[in-house]
Amino acid sequence: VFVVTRKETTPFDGQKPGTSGLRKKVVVFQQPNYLHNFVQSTFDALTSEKVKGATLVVSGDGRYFSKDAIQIIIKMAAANGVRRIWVGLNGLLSTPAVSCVIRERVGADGSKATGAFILTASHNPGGPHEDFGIKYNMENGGPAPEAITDKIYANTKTIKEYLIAENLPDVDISTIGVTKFTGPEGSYDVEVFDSSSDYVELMKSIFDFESIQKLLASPKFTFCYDALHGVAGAYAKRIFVEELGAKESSLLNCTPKEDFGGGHPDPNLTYAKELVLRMGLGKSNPQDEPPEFGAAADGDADRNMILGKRFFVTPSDSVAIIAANAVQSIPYFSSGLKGVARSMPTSAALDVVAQNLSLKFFEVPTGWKFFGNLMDAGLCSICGEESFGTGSDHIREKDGIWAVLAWLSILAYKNKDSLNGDKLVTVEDIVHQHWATYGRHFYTRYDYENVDAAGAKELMSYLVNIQSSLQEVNKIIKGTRLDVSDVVDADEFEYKDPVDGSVSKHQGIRFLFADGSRLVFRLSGTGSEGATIRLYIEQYVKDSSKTSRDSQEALAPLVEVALKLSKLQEFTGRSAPTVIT
Ligand code: VG1
Ligand code: CO
Repeated sequence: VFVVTRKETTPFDGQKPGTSGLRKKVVVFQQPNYLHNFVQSTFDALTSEKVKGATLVVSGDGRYFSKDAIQIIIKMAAANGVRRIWVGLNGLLSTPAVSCVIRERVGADGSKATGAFILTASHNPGGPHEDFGIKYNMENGGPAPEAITDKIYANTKTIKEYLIAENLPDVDISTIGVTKFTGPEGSYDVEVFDSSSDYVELMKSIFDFESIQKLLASPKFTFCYDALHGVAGAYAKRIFVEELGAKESSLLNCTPKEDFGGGHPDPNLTYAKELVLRMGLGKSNPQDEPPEFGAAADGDADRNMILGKRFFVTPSDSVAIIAANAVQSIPYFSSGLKGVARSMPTSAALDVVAQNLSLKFFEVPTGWKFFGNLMDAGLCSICGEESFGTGSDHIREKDGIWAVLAWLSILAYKNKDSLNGDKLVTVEDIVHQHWATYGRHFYTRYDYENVDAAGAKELMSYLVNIQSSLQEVNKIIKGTRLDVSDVVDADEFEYKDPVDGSVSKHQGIRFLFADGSRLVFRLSGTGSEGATIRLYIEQYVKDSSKTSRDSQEALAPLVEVALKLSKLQEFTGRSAPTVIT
């Protein structure tokens, strides 16, 4: 029988959840009471009515400090009156799998989960000197909305005590099974379950696995998947190899590691180096002919990068292409799409598809939490972000493996008659066909990481100021480049949720040009050090004779204008971005 102890504590500064939870260096989380304060503040924000008797999921991408954090949360949940904790084997569950487990899994006694602590800092590196993170997801499987995260933050500022079952023994999370305890309020169960089966079942109900199997079995089609040592590895083997028959050798870095092998588990052309080389996109050519299709995931497997042979698909194009082809290629969507949505900085490629197909369309602030309300209200089927996030209303998180299966489904559909004879329809062909129909949105993002926070703030207030005078803006532009069109509108993006009416302000500064080009500036909400400025640059070209230009080349004039207009170098001292995606 465990006993409940009330421990005194004092607040920590800076426990405000960002775009996707609280992310800090591991050493910050290792301070006595730091994690405890955040967890108790979350329980208090949810109110005891929602916590007592609840079934909660606790797991994550397996990064360093996860195992300690899981034991702490198990003991605190017990003390707060939670009835059951579900843990993925070894504490591993991808972010999309957590969302799936909340929505789909039914316990042996008929129980259903109503929330989850997800332990991840996503694409940030892991290890003793790197990042850890925690966020709470709600009963719909999606990230807590701002009303809750604001409450959590307010609680962290006034917290005086937390509850913990100190004498509860550590639970073995490396073996499947239920450990039963008894506390002052009755039974408390901790169940360790297989991390992938619920998710695999869901994927099988969405996609036509047989047609993907046929594609993968064709000698013409070659495939490669890089989990960057993140939790996606735990799913990739089950789905791509065991279910779909891909060769074991198609998997790269698919053993989850606490420090992601020392790498940066962010699936982009900079950090997914091994895959990029294999796909023939590196500086030197690989020895073997590159695969026809390649993909990568981030640490918690909610992001995806899609590559063809020597070809990169921008995430903004990817979601547009999936939306344009979903009804024919993916059984889950066969009766039509309810609507589509993108985050504000994501390119307008999806907008054009929505217009052409007469679909409802929404533009939301950065971060997946805003899509959930639309989906719950039946307004949106497919959505995406420029930051390598794509997903649908099958869950309430973005989903890296889902995106790969969506692309494989489109490839299988386009090649259904050609696998035995004709030339393969490639990833590149599909993208070119798309541009020919809808036009192309050239797109790039410049990230300035770990910039002095004060300088970044000044830059943003300068931009807020200048966007209010289009005359001033256009004067600077004309003084920089004559080949860039005029800015016809500018604002600080604000979103009113059409479902619950809640308003989110200060979501980035937009400059909209006469020819459809856009510049967007915003501060990142996921970093753990200094500030990160993101600059998003986009240009729309409808003329199909001009859609195959090199992207950085096509965007160079707009980049020049953006840097001049924002005085970026003056404010930050940076002459070049840290990462370009
Ligand atoms: C970034 C991305 C955003 C994404 C968020 C969480 O946020 O820009 O599109 O939703 O990360 O993704 P920010 O505030 O740093 O720009 V993940 O895979 O880190 O959960
Ligand atoms: Co992620």
